[in-house]
Amino acid sequence: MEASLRPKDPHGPYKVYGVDISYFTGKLQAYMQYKNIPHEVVDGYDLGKVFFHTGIKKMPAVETADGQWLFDTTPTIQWFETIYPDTPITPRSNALAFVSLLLEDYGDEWLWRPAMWWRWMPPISRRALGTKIMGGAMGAPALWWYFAQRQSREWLWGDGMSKTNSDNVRDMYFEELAFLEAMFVKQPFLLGSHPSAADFGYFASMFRHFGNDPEPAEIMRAQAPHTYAWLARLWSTKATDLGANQTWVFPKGKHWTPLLDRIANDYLPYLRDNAIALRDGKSRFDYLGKNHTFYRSKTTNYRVWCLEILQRRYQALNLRDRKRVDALFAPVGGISKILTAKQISAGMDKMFDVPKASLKGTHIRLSEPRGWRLGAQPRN
Ligand SMILES: N[C@@H](CCC(=O)N[C@@H](CS)C(=O)NCC(=O)O)C(=O)O
Repeated sequence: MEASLRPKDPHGPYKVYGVDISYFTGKLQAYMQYKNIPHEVVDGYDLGKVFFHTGIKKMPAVETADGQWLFDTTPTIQWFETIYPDTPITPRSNALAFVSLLLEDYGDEWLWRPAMWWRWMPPISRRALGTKIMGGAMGAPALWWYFAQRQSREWLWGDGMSKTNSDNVRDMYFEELAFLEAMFVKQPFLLGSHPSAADFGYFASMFRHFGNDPEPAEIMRAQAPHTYAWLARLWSTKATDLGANQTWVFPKGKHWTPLLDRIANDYLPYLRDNAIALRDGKSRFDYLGKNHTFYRSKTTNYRVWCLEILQRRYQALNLRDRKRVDALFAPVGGISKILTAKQISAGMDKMFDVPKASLKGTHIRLSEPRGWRLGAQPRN
């Protein structure tokens, strides 16, 4: 159906609760802008309000005009795709749709650690972002320092990074720039003429961390100008500008090999080991991958769920599509073993089945709390 003939969206306009330096808020905003979805961004660390309505302390969260809530960018975007199906961000071929989902997930989760490194390790970024997040914190100069310490302890030193591999975590950024730059010299978006979920997954770290924070932003401008241009392109393009005629391109060429290798031999094995750790009741595990090693990584339920979804989607492919995906990863050793291994359940399907009615009224607390307290652990 033509967009102009479609009935008005009964759930819109939307309110997006997020922050202007947040990894995942930037990802969702770029998507909503691209699809021209009517929304207003409510900027601020109001994790208290989000928690009150959803039971989850994560941003971004979306409130619909009919009082429902969505959270977690991956299922949120997937739901929006059902309401705004024109110019989809999922490639037509199921094999490529799987690759797009895999790249989105890799962008969301694997690039988190280097994004944290570049925000919280270099002294200038650390000070700039610490001060910004603490609301300027004038008159309390130690607050930015306290915040920066806490973030680097939580997401880096306390999650698999040590003096031995700190430089490797730093260099993960350069690995991605090399890949993206080779890509964007050739085509406007990762999988062809239009943005796919893969672009939005990569956008999270690239826009709000690497392309924003002082040191990594300068590096991107100097070393990867096409990647810098892609950030602006994705941020400014609307699906209607590009038109409905989408040309998708299946990954091909040597410049893909290092990325495919990291996915097959680092990211997916990391997800597998994380799931095994959860199954075995371990709160930490040593991850020894081909290109990266993280001793004493934290076991994360959420990433067990990520692997479960990838396994389901891979196993739902028909033989022909599965063969295409397998052929893509064959030169780097394949991914089918991990994706067909016995699933370990994170038990999170229900939790992420969005949208949901507000939890308002189910709490004992009577008023909405505002803001976040120092005791909370913002993931930024
Ligand atoms: N996978 C989630 C991650 C969301 C997330 O971690 N958001 C961060 C900000 S970028 C946050 O709000 N963290 C708060 C917390 O973890 O307490 C998504 O895609 O939305």
